Amino acid sequence: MTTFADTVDYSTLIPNNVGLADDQKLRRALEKWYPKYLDWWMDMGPTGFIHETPFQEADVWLRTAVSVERDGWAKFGYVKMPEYRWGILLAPAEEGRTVPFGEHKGEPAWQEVPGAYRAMLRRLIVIQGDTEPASVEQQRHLGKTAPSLYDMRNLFQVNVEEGRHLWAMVYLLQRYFGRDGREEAEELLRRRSGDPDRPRMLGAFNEETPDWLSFFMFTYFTDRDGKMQLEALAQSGFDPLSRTCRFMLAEEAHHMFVGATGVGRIVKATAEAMRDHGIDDPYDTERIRALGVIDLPLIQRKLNLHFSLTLDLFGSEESTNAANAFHAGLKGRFHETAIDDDHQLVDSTYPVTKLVDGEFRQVEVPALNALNARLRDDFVEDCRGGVRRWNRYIEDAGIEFELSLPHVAFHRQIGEFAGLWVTPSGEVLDEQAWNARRREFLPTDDDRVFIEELMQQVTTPGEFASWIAAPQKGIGQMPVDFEYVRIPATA
Ligand code: BYC
Repeated sequence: MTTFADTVDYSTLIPNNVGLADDQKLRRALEKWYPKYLDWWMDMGPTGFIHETPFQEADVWLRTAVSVERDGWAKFGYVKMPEYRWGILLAPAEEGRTVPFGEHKGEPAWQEVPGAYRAMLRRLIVIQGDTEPASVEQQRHLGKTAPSLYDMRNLFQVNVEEGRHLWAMVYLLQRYFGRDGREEAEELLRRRSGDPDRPRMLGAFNEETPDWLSFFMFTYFTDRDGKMQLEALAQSGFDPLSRTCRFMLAEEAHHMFVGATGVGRIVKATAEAMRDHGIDDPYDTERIRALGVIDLPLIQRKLNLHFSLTLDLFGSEESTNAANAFHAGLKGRFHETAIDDDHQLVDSTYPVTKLVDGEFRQVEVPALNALNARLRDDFVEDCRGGVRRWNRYIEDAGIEFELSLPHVAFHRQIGEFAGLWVTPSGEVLDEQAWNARRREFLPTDDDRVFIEELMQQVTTPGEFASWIAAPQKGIGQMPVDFEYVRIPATA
């Protein structure tokens, strides 16, 4: 009998609150997977040096989960990344929990996999699991150009936690799916982001994260897709998945904080440098770049890119896969239990944006088929707050420029708008006209060269690269000029 606790058991090789000590079969399976995970981490995790020490040997001021209670679950301390205590952590069980939606609404939540839904559930878990190591792979080179020790530490924190999120999904696969679950767990370590022969499963996770502006946009937008998808899976009638996702969401919040404040600090550095040097025109690119900051139109182009790539992660606006997963009680809506309806979507409709006779219009479709559109709409709303805060820095510096989210049909590869040529403001063009203006919409080769030259590693505590402002405060009770990543005394 598996027992769950609020406090994490650190006496075993794999920290956990799922009673691993009493489940020999599962423990063996996970202990067998562990060295392969470590090989993957050393092979595909953060690469580069701080002074002459490889990142993997440096002491990093990381937080580790010690409890799954809402507050006070994290402990901070210096850890070498390969020694991070990746573990299996589930949020506390809710007594008497029932399936909150779909055909089985009101039945006791499942503690084992319902046979009829095994394949569907496994697919959802594998897709979720695949994104976690993918993001570590995408970000592995960024330490080499970290703008400060504070940022380097945040990057590594995000990386180890994405590693832990992989553990979370691997636990579900190995504990609940037997042999094919174990095979899927191995496959998760074999696919590689961007590899033409064995790519990661979803589009955006095969794109590069070549620089820190992309990293912050990724953690703002793409990690927020993670939040929305995890929120939807946290509603699941399959209780272990729900509890796993609920705890992952606690970690995810920090990743989005890194993105929101990271972009904000870049915008602030630019706006203040322009103000201090009397530059009003945001398109005076050469003069602005000469100040060692990133011009606002380039920030907008990166925003356009990462926002549109992330929208594709919601799948087709109308989807029978999503309808089936909802009907089965496996994947719900954002804040499902707070929604006031039948939670079965028997007769309801939902307005989906479509291109009709050359114009974007809202078309009512059966709500059950529009779940991806709805989650995407919730995501777009969730994105607005950060953009508003970024714009405040620009306003405060007296510059006339506004960052904005592009139209949902802009630059899409999946769903309703794939194959259309839509501008960020929502104008529908033909392919040629769109391509002629591409430089306005998306980062260019020149942008890439400029950013590559701009980004150099900064390793003096409390110092920040010219293109990013210092944060308001440090992390884990420490000041901004704390040595967040340090070379071990023996090195
Ligand atoms: N790329 O009915 P459709 C995160 C496939 S991020 C490639 O349109 P569905 C994180 C789809 O698989 C959150 N293929 O869509 C963030 C299907 O293929 P099959 C990750 C795509 O199934 C930052 C076909 O097209 N979690 O955690 O309703 C750092 C038709 O599918 C794409 C999840 O996504 C794409 N973009 O929805 C670290 C949750 N989109 O089966 C981590 C689990 C669709 O016909 N996944 N396809 O061969 C799901 O809920 C759904 O699978 C999706 C797609 C939302 C992804």
